Amino acid sequence: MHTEQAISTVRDWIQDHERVAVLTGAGISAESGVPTFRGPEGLWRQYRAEDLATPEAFARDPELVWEWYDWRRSIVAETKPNPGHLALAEMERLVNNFTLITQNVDGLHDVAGSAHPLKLHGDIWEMRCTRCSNQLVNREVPLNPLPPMCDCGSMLRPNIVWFGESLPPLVLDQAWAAAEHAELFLVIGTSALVHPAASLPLVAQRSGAKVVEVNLEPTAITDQVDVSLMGPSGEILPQLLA
Ligand code: BJW
Ligand code: ZN
Repeated sequence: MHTEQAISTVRDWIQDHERVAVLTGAGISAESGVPTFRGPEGLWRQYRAEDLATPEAFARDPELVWEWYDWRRSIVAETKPNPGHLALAEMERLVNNFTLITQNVDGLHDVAGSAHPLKLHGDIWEMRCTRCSNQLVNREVPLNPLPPMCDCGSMLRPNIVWFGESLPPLVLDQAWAAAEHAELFLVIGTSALVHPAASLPLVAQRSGAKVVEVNLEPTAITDQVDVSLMGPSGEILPQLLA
């Protein structure tokens, strides 16, 4: 299908369906200036995930992991939502039953006005205690002291889901249910390599949803989706509402 025609088809689907779910990844924030993970400019080209985004890495060298997050927080603090985030916030107002699921930790969907994004991988502005049940929001940039400490005397950690860790079970349940009930499922700016998030579009499709992908390039699931829209999400998403 030609891109123009595909866009108009998806626009009609959004208008004609009651239950729409959306999964976003790092690509939707790329145009805001947040680095993605994979690809030529991605974080995993410069840094090893094993050294920074696993519980073992944090146990070995919490200072190093915290310095990396402090640096990432300083980048995100300078960014703002782009037209892609804003289009999804608008879509939420237009669709009867809308669920936004994100793998991103940058909080830009909240800033754009999306009401309750389901954050599968946590939030870079949150931290939690490594010993007690304390969990808090902290927007200080740069952090001082680093690493930050809990009132109980133990170290805090980023409230982020690292490799090998479980996703927050309630959030994952809600995301799974939204995928199973969706009539239309949009997958935006994700390489669809990290599970269980990457399973959600396929769960939706198996349950009867039409699946639409928006990405700069083909991904792990491109062959399986119903429509693939190739281009920057900040340009394509606003067109889906026009
Ligand atoms: C644009 C664009 C523009 C650019 N417009 N597009 C099944 C099979 C194999 C392995 C596993 C499996 N199940 C579980 C695993 C293990 C593992 C996993 O998936 N590994 C694979 C990599 C092989 N999963 C886990 O460990 C997960 N936990 C788990 O499964 O627990 C189960 C368990 C059971 C029992 C006991 C214990 C546990 C946890 C995964 C956590 C992921 N965490 C990270 C780091 C977060 C930290 C942080 O931010 O600091 O989350 S990894 C990183 O990848 C981050 C992202 O959310 C995630 C996904 O990346 P995303 O968003 O797709 O970004 P990119 O960069 O990959 O892609 C960007 C895309 O955008 C590209 O396609 C571009 O083309 C596109 N793009 N600009 C549109 N302008
Ligand atoms: Zn504590």
